Amino acid sequence: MSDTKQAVKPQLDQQPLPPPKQYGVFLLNDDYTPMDFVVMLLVDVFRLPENLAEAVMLQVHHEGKGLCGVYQKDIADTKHQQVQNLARQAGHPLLCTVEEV
Ligand code: TYC
Repeated sequence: MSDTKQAVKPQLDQQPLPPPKQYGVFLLNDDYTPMDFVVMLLVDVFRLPENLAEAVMLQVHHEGKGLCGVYQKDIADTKHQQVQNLARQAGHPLLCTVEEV
C-alpha cells in the first residue's frame, strides 16, 4: 500500500514577503475637547505613559496634529474607531486620522 501523505515542500525559491505596511494614528486639534480627556485617551487607547501622553496632547494643541502610535492597518483602524467612539460618547468633537507612514 502506498503512503498517500504529501510531503510539505519548503518554498525556498520564493521571495520573502514584503514587510506589512505601517499606519500612523494621528490626533487633530480642536478648540473644545478638554485636555484631560485627550490625555486619558492617549493613556487608555494608545498605552502611552502619562508624561508622554501629556507631551503628545500639548504637541497637538500647539501644532494642530500629533502622532499617537504606528500599527498595522487593522489595529490602526481599531484604535481610530475606539477614539471616535469614546469622544462621541463623551460629546467631544475630537478627530483622528489613519495615514500610511
Ligand atoms: N485644544 C484643546 C483645548 O484647548 C485640547 C486638545 C488637544 C484638543 C488635543 C484636541 O487632539 C486634541 N481644550
